[in-house]
Amino acid sequence: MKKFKNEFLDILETEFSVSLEESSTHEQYIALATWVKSQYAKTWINTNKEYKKDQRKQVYYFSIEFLPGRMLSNNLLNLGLLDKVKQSINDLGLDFTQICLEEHEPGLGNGGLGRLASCFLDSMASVEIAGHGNGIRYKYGLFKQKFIDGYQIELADDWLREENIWEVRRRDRAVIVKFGGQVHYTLGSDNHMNVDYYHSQNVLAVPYDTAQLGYDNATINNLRLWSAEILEDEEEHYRSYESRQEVFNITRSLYPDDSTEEGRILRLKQEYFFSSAGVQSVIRTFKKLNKDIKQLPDYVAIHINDTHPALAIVELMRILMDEERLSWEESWKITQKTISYTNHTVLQEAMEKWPVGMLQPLLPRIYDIINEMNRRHIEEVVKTHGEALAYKTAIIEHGLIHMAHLSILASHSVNGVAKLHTDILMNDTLHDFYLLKPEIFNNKTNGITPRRWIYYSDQELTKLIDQTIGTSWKKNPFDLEKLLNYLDDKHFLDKLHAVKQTKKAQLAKYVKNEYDLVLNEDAIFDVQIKRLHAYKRQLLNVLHIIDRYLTIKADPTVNLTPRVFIFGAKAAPSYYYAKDIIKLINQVAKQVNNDPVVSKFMQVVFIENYNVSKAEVIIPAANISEQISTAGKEASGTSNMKLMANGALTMATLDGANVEIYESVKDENMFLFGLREYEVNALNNSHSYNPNEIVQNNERLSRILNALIDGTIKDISQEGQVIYDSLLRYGDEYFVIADLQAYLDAQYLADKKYNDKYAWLRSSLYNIAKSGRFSSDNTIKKYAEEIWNVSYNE
Ligand code: 26Q
Repeated sequence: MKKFKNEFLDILETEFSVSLEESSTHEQYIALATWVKSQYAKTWINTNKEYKKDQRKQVYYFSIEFLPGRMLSNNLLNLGLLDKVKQSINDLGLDFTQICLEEHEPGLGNGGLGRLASCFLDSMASVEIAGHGNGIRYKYGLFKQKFIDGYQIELADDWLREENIWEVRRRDRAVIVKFGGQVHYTLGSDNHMNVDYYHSQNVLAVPYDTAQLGYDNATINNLRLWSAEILEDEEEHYRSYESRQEVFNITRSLYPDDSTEEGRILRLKQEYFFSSAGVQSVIRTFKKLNKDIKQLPDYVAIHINDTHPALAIVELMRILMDEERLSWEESWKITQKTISYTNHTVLQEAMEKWPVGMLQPLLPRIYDIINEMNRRHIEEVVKTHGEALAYKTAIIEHGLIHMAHLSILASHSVNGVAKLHTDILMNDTLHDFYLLKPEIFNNKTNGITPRRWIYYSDQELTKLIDQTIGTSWKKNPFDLEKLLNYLDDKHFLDKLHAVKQTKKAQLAKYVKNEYDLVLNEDAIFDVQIKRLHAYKRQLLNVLHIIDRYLTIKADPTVNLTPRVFIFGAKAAPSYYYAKDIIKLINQVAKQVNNDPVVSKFMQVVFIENYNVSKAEVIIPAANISEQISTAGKEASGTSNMKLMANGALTMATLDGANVEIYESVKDENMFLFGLREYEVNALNNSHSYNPNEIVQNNERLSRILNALIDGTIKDISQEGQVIYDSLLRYGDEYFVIADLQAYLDAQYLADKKYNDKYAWLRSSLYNIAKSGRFSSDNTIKKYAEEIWNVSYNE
């Protein structure tokens, strides 16, 4: 590594004209990243050459969000250089951890959906699938969250303020995306329709490419993010500041709502912008192969991550017909064979629908194609299945364009993200489409990349596993089951305990630095990290915390197993109810932590600005994983998988992928509670749910609920009342009260179990051993085999 040190010092000198002694941490970061890029540059070029030479089928994963996390250490890890470089950097007297912290995290997503896209890119490169990301290069990522007096405040995330060392701008690969104007149809000399555009606004889409390195192999794929710019040729059209801004606004910022469809025109522009640019770029690459366009599906798979990129379907139809001059029928066949779609939600309010009156003027040609798709669909289905089904599955209904309907009809595969979720799609939410095209529905349970979420974030655990069962689990994650041989090995369990304590100490150190709070590292670390949403029921968690608080207040001599409750969650800026819950958690935290008696038994920490980097520190320190959504509402969840793989025991309702965790670890190794999905449905259908009655007949619950409104918790007079009313006046839509007693009981069992040290460690080990099935490598191989029809390694 002498070579490394010299090269690193050379870069510092040539890039910044500084010696090591004079260099700032930021300069060291840029120099180190520059060196890392030099290590993979040739491999990246080679991968591309080979893809061309072998004419391999390419997968393009279209997603309006990607959440890759910081790249420096992860790239080093995937190159197999992390330990050596860390050592060398520290040998130079520098601080590797500090250098890594210089990198701005790319927060180009809201949560699960964006993070899944990034796990998939890591897995595709790691199992050697030719798979690339296509998305938006937002100038501002998801807002930065700050708490002021316990309230969430949002600040702009100016992540590109310093240069982004990982991206390559490719002006020469830019394409043009057209908005507005009029289209004129005439008959061409080839008897095919000519489409001409008048007065359209032509926006330049410039790609920025970032390498996605495979782990321990020679594959490097591409994440292509598009940025909107003014076309040089048309500069003169943009005289006013406003008209210029209109263009830049397209890729200015990420929409910060992860669950409500916000029918805003700028969002629609974003969706068409990256879909159109992506499809144009895919077709251009394909054409270099000199194949007949009808063979497109043999060389290209386009996957749409939820419906946000659904206009890629229509854009592909447009190009095939208007530019490649194929017939409707041929174009439709090719499109269906090329496109596949993943659904990520059953929440009705998150289903995208665009008013015709908004889409038609913005994208006149695209609208005409959608309209024709709809017309043909209805005509055909009326004949085959009758009018009722035809209209229920129509793309356009009451002046609204249903993006999910469009996506299903144009795809050869529709998948949900966990078994339960897929069942709900087939039997309920998308049942009408299931009747039409049953063969295209399939399940692909989500996964997580073990590189970032185990090898990197828990290097101590990784080492322990390697020393115990060897390294084969890194190629085959199911080999983690070899750990089951150590379930009763106290010597090994002690080592596992030591690892967990190390990770808890690291998190505690962070909390001490940031919040000046000293955590009890012997307490149970009880973690809930996910977006703040009523259906995810952070409220249930707080009500349990209030119950404990009241118990200790009522009897200070009570003997409770100490707990540290840890939250990480952002609320959409306009989601007032979610913000009320944040305020409640913060006030409870303040009161608990400042009470000398109570804080001996419990502490509450709300980590500000939860993001990928924070997750990397929190997850390995967790003892309990809170996965407590109303059954039927959480499509899958992925923090449940990350926490399980790091040895936390899951406290869960039978929802999303919790069902599959339960299949693997059973009652002995997790805490299951609450209504099942069918029970929630039955209560909804019979209108018989009465939360008031439940509370009135249960003193313990009454005491908790009253604490929200009787001044027990300080400074929540408004929020407390709103929350109380949501539960006891407005019907408790998410069945918090219905599940509360069962939740308290499950929490009691968790306490008891934790007091039996080896019983707990045994279950912790059991969870780690059974987590292999949730590696996103497994997930992505199933996509490759069953949806994309592409090859992979092993
Ligand atoms: C749509 C229209 C307008 C503005 C925003 C949106 C929008 C943006 C993001 C809607 C939804 C999202 C993100 C959804 C999401 O993250 N869903 C989660 O996906 C995970 C991966 O499959 C699952 O594990 C989670 O259960 C699911 O909630």
